[in-house]
Amino acid sequence: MLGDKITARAHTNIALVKYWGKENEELIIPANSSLSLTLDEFYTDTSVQFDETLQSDEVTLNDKTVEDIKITNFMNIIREKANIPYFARIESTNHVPTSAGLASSASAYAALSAAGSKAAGLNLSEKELSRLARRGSGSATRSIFGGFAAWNKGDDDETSYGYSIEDPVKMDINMIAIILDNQPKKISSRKGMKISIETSPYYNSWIEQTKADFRTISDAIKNNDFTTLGKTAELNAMRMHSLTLSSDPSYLYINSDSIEVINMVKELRENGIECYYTMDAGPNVKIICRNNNINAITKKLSSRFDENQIKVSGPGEGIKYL
Ligand code: 2P0
Repeated sequence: MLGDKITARAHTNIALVKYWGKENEELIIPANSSLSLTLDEFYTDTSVQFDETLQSDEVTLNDKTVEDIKITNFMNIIREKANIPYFARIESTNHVPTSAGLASSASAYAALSAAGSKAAGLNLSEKELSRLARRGSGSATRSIFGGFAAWNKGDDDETSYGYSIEDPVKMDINMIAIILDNQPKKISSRKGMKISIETSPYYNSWIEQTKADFRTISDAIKNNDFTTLGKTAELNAMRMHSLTLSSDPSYLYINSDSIEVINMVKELRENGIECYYTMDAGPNVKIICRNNNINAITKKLSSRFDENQIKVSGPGEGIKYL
């Protein structure tokens, strides 16, 4: 009922086939379809309560008051859909280092979509929720779903949505995140991807390549083929980062610590520990591995990094109400 406080939890996701560019900035229609794994260790809890006495939306993030026009604009979409004029009290707790390339906006907007729409009296399907989440942040489209999920590119609001590929996940797969910097990034992904789509001469090849990578990883999931999935995800990540280097002006999320981790992964592989790396819009590296190699990998990382910089995650679940 309108006026009830509704709380939802959404987990973050790490793309195996990355999204890096928009065809439509207002509706957040991406230039390519993407595919991800939702993680169990990183999530956002958000509660929303509409209140007719409020003069504006009141937002707290990790107990601190924030003013963010993106959130107000997003709430306006919900108000318009539900046809209500009221503002809301929004409380969000992020169990993800904010803006550290661990896609906090993915879990944040997925949780806000679920809690906000329900608090407004809407009863949206998962597909409709994913389309709503997309309007907040592209990667949030996939965080409505657990396990392996995808975001169908589409051409408009109706056809650009998320869907589940496999949940629960059958593959033995984990991600080890190495937190190298939890400060907000200097170039937001929104700005970075805009520079890339407008100026990288390799952008069209990237789009063609993502179509192939999407097919390869989808088949690898079906065939429970960890090796092909890992190899392709690693290549896809580096192809995305080569767009940052080939942009004008060029920019870079990879730092010297990231390179050190990448070299550690290569060394582990040479020693028979099968693992792969991926990176997003920040210096943190995520290592894709099977259960039986977690100890060997974390041991190697601990020789150089602090224990609290290393977080092991398995596949996580989709959106849920608390
Ligand atoms: C992804 N990233 O597919 C890619 C890979 C980062 C690297 O989606 O502008 O916060 O809000 O749609 O979703 C991060 O960008 O960008 C992202 P907006 P978003 O996960």
